[in-house]
Amino acid sequence: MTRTRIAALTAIFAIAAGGFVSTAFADGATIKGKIAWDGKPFKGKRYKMNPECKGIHDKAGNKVPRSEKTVTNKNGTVQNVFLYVKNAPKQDYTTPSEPVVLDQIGCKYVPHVFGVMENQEILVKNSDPVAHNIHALPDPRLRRNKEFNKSQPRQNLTFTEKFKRAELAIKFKCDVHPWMSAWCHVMDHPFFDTTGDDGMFEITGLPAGTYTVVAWHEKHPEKEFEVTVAQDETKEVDGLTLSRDGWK
Ligand SMILES: [Cu+2]
Repeated sequence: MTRTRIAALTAIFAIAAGGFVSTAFADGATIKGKIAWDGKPFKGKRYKMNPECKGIHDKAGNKVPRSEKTVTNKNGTVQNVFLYVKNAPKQDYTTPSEPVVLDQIGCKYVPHVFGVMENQEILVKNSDPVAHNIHALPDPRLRRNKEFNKSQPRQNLTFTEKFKRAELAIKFKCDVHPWMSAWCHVMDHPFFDTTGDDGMFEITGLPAGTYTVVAWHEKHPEKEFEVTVAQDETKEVDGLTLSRDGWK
């Protein structure tokens, strides 16, 4: 997905302007691949939406959407897997000036899983003609980020929020609609991506090195794998496969 690339490039140009980075980093290496699904296409249960939210789908001629916990794609891959580099080089990466958009459409959060950098704005929108609230739940034991709970009682309202410190898997929920959830991963570097409807990921702009990459899916324990990339090399990772029982 392009967002990571933009974030990575932003970091690189900012650092290059400072003049203390080698040119090797300017293009950088890429780690990419896909998350394959082993099994029949997965069909989650349809949400039990209240009449107001069901009405949005009735009006649009849609069926009520299915659970987003496991979403498989037509090409035999899996959505909503978040991949990030665990041992990114320690430095101050520039926070992208563009916000990440979290919308509410048809009584669902869109996207369901997303990454954002520390202090990057999250622009929350309500595209629905119903009231939602957006309740973000960082882990209080970590004391890294603050919980927030804001309501959007009308269509087309927006607000921005940000998280100050890296933290994985901050859950978002709507206290009005119990089926609504999203997961936000806050990173202190730009080396991450989330699989979409093609199941692909691409982490760009890396210096040469050996990296531990983590694949996160909300229903399964994280999977780690190691990838070594040379300067500006693009390496495709094979064999990342999920099934109902977890990682293969
Ligand atoms: Cu809601």
